Amino acid sequence: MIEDWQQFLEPYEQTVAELKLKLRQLRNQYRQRGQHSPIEFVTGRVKPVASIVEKMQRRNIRLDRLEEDMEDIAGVRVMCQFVEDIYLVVELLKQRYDMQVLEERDYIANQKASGYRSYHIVISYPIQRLDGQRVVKAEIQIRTLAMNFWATIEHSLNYKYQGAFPPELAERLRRSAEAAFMLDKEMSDIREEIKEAQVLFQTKQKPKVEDDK
Ligand code: 0O2
Ligand code: 0O2
Repeated sequence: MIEDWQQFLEPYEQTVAELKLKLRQLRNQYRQRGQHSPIEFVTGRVKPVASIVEKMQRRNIRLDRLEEDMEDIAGVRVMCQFVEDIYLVVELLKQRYDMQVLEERDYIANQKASGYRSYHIVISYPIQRLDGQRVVKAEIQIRTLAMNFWATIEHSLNYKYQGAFPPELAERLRRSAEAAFMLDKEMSDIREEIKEAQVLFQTKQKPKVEDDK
């Protein structure tokens, strides 16, 4: 097993920090132009060691294949207001020169059996280290606020039930995933009006210089 996890995970810490900064700056650029930002907010984390070890066992990932086969050690999440924004963010990421999209998983068009929806992208991302450039894999999950609400709740329940939900609860979760998606559809239908109102609201507020967040 890895003896010094801190040393192993440090490049992933750097990756998550850089990606969060870059994605938040995209949001700031939209706002400074007085335009609707497809990015509402960005979070990120390095996978905890216990979760890495658990996933290695569950997926039979060998230690010498860890960096190649575990794609979500560095994970960033982008939250959007509208479903349409998700696909715009995907296009924005594909056009960038500082990362390469390796894989895409559209769990919106193909929702999971649990009811889970999100758009997942796996990228390869070069970071500059003391001893030169190194390319790291990272996973970016892009979802609406409603999808995030559902996934956050389901994730904590999953932790409690260790994935073995009582059938009635599983059914209720699937129904609530559909309700969340209905909300997304309703919001999509009136999005032009919402975006217009938000831009008006934003420009009415005192202009301030945003930091990196
Ligand atoms: P602010 O001022 O709240 O916008 P860090 O990298 O230290 O900034 P970290 O450790 O990545 O933050 O935290 P995490 O948990 O990944 O992300 C939390 C960020 O997401 C915080 O923003 C929260 O405010 C923001 N967040 C969480 N839920 C919502 C939400 O529903 N709407 C919006 N707009 N933001 C949300 P910041 O960047 O720390 O600063
Ligand atoms: P975390 O950090 O706790 O979120 P696998 O990990 O093997 O199940 P795979 O094929 O590696 O899946 O990747 P996939 O399915 O594209 O993405 C896995 C991640 O998507 C999970 O990470 C979750 O973040 C999220 N996810 C997938 N399905 C569900 C679901 O039904 N409910 C919720 N709440 N989230 C889901 P981890 O490993 O759980 O890590």
